[in-house]
Amino acid sequence: MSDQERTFVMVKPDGVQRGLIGEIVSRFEERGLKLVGGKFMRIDEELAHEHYGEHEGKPFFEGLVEFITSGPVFAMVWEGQDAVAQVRTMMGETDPAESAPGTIRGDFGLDLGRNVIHGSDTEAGSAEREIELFFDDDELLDYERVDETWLY
Ligand code: 3AN
Repeated sequence: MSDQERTFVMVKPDGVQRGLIGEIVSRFEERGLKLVGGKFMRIDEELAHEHYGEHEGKPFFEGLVEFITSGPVFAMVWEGQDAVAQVRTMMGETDPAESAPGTIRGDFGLDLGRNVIHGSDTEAGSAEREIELFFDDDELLDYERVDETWLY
């Protein structure tokens, strides 16, 4: 299993408020991805600015920071073959209105700002950067899952 990779995923404050943590975790588990880290937490201003740094200066930036710091989020790291791209596909498009049914945003979102979930983009280094921003090394677990033998 040499081509395993890790990606950062987060249920945003709207997803937490709407009780979607379990549903979202289930989708990744059922797909065969492996949970290697998870944290129920609140994002402060500083972390929000670091996480969304690429959007600083854009008209929606302040609203985005306000939203992401408005309530608890559930941050996770998932591992699996092609995990970064597979999670993006399962999430749907940035705009839920353009997301296909069957995707997380296509099934649970309608509004561009409140789009339920974040997942690292496929740009090189994005997932590593975000994982490092949210998790210490000792919060990520290495373990064998029995069904991996069957999956890969
Ligand atoms: P994604 O979350 O699909 O990776 P990004 O990284 O382009 O999308 O945007 C980060 C977040 O910023 C989005 N999840 C969304 O909540 C918000 N956002 C992006 N573009 C807009 C926009 N044009 N208007 C309002 N919010 C936006």
